[in-house]
Amino acid sequence: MKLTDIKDPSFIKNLSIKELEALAVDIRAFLLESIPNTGGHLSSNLGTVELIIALHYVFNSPDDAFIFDVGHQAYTHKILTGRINEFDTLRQTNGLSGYINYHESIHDQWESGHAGTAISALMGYIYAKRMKEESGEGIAIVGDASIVNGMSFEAMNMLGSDKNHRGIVVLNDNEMSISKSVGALSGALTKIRSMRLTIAMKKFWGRLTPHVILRLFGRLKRALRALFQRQNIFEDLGYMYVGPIDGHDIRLLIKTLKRIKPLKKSVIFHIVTEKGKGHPLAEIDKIGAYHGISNQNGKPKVGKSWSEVVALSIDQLQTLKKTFVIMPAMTMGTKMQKFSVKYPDRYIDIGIAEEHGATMAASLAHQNISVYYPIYATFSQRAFDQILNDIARSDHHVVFGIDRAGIVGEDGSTHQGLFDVSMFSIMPNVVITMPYDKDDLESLIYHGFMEQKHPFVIRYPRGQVQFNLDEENIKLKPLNGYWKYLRKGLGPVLISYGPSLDILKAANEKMKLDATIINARFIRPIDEKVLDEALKLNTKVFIYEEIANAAGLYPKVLDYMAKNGYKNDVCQKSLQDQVVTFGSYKDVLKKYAMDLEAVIKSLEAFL
Ligand SMILES: Cc1ncc(C[n+]2csc(CCOP(=O)(O)OP(=O)(O)O)c2C)c(N)n1
Repeated sequence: MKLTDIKDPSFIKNLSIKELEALAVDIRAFLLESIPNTGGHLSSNLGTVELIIALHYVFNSPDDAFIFDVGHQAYTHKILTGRINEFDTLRQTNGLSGYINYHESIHDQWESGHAGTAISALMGYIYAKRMKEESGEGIAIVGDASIVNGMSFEAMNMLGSDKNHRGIVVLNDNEMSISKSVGALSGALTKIRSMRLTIAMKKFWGRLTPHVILRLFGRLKRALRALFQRQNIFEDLGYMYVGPIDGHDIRLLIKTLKRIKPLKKSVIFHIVTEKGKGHPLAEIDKIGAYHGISNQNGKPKVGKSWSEVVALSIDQLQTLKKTFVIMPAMTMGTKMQKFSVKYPDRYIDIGIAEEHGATMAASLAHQNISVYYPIYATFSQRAFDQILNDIARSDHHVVFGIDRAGIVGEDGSTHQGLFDVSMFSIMPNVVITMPYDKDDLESLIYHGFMEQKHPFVIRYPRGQVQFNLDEENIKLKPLNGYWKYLRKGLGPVLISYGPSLDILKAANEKMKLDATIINARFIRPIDEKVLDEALKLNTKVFIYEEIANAAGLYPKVLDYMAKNGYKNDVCQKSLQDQVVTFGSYKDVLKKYAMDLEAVIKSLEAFL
């Protein structure tokens, strides 16, 4: 059967092991060819081909549910459930999602995008099945970096003690997060791998030893294990631990899953895989360069990304102030590799543990250490309580670099950076800023670390900066005022922050508005002096915000106006309360009526 003819996974049950192995070869070849053309998660998907084939062989989706943690490693599942013909649209507007997606298939039974949710979802699934008196197994597929997340442990704690429900957790251990896995549990997994007979040894003995001796040897091994080997952490938590086995050996995967299937107890099935398998560079990648790749045929990016220039500025800052950096598993994405190598004593990758990172940052700040917490806008939400209670309430001077703020493009709804402004806005003491240009960047970084005493947020978008910046020409400098006029005119007042200001500039030019354009680089507190001046300049005020609309700049301006008797007409353009899906940044702006054309229409209606 050709891959392109696959409609659903039922065909797989009739294949022999040889045919399944051939299927794995074909799928891997397809992924190797297809992902570079569209961009997407390369390494994780190359590592799960055999596992997903074996799962579909032994279990019956959708009656049995595969619950992928994050959902970035499920391309083979998409292929086996009849979606290969859409792979040329992967992550593009109206195309195939890069993650598990409820709208795409009945086989997609858990959608998250954020790490650490699969075991909780597994528990929900098996409890629901029991209540509805339905059959069906739940199988969570969790990576070795995601299983150490706090949520995973909270769920494992309960599932392990639950005698009435059983769930299967496949621990896909490739020793990698996006970059190397970190922490004590990663060390414990290494220990488990080496304490048991290693996979290579097993294969070696398998080749050398006749079957009978191998069985005797197996008994001897079990006897020795009972004598000398302590249980591992999973057994201590009440699970049946199975493994580790080679996660690329389809025969062994199937044999083991068949044994696991009828068990009554919850199982941790530990498989060892190679991230990036089949791609020579991805296989040896230890920094995460091949975790997710961009479209290799696309236009090469010109200049530097916001993440790069912020990282360079933090590096520059070290001549003025020694800063401690807490990194929640995103060294590669936030471009902090150089800092991590240059200042290893002041840099800690804490893994996928955003909540822990926030509280640790609060404690460092309490000891008067200058602390920087770079975190993607979408993942900052994970640490809502810790940021609110430990940082904001107690007014600790932690500086947040909120990366991927605004529309993120191809990753889609689970990754949009549209809620951070509202989240931080409802917290006491937090100052929220966004640079528009080089001048803003230099003064906001300086101000945030050198002049501020409050929790301080510098948010910046995904994508490239519109200005030239190298290490040498960053000149960090004190702040000169809060808001800035980009131009003053006799027309309406247009306000925004960050690179979105370019849309307002373009609208002003196209419509010949002679507008006053304000760079509200402090979203909170607002600049009352400049706002006063502006409200007196013209009665019409238009505010553009690339965020969900709950608690952005708009309500702050309205509040100020109400308290000070202003009656100006004010109009806001934001993403409102919509769930914003995936596609190129440009397409998404257009789709949600946030692009230049839509702004012009709104302005025409408003003015
Ligand atoms: C809460 C949260 N923080 C960070 C991320 C970004 N992220 C996506 S995949 C990934 C690494 C996952 O590693 P692992 O679970 O071992 O799976 P692998 O990709 O190695 O198969 C990270 C950090 C995320 N999705 N969710």
